Amino acid sequence: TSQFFDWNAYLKETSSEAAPAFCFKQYEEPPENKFEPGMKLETIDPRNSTSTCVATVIHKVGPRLRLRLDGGDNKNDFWRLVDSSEISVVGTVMEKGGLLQPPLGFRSNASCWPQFLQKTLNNARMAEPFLFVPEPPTPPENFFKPGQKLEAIDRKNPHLICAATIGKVEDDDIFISFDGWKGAFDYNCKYYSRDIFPVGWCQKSGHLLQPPGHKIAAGKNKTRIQGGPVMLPCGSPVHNSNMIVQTSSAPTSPQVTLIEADTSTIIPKLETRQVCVYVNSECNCGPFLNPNK
Ligand code: MLY
Repeated sequence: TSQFFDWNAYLKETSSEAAPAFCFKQYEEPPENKFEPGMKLETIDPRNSTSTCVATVIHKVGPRLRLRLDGGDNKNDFWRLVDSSEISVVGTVMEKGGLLQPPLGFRSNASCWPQFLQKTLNNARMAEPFLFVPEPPTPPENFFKPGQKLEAIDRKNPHLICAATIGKVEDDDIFISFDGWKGAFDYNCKYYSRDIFPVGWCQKSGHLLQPPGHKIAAGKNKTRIQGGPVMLPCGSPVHNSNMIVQTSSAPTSPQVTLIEADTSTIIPKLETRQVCVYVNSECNCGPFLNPNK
């Protein structure tokens, strides 16, 4: 069992509890995954929810499938559970009188779509109906309590499932924070989100679990810069050893937004210890920042 994260020890160490399984829209036993790479299925285009598209299974991990839309690019792969309501047998939308649509960013001319579709489905290995598992029931209400631990998909790195904690609970919404990651990956979701799992789900389903990170949690000696973010031009020589750089889903600024700073080196008179810089994905982050972080 040493290859698995020791939740029991961690719960003890942090004097916390695991969110009970009945809180989650997940089966007690993770479903079996009998899909194989190369199989085709139908799914909603995650970037355009009005389109139903053909997708190919690229990879499988536990009950999860890595999918790529046929006719799209390989930069927008996404993940679905085998018991997701968003995947179905090829032919489902046609039965309902709908049509299979080209994905957003279809790689050729829209007029080529009919021929492309015919070609992509011809002799394709279709995922058979029995592979699709019906979606689990939705819990009757939001039973989560702040402080409970869980396993959650890192939406910025959706191949990862990580140790996390429930923050604020309000109506149907819950706040998910990633243990040891200083807030950069946190998000709000519905209590019935398919992206969250009870403690032990990864181990049961054969999925890797990311243990807590080592970033210092926001605490007393951390202050938000008053007056809002500080703007710096792209490639600014912000030299500080403790920076966390977020290149995905940056704020709308075309430049670099400094959110929190080690103020001894950058902005004097503030008492924070780490820097969190958001770099717009179109920008070069300059010689002092690690773009892979
Ligand atoms: N390259 C990123 C990966 C962060 C993953 C965070 N998850 C696990 C919450 C980094 O090291 O910052």
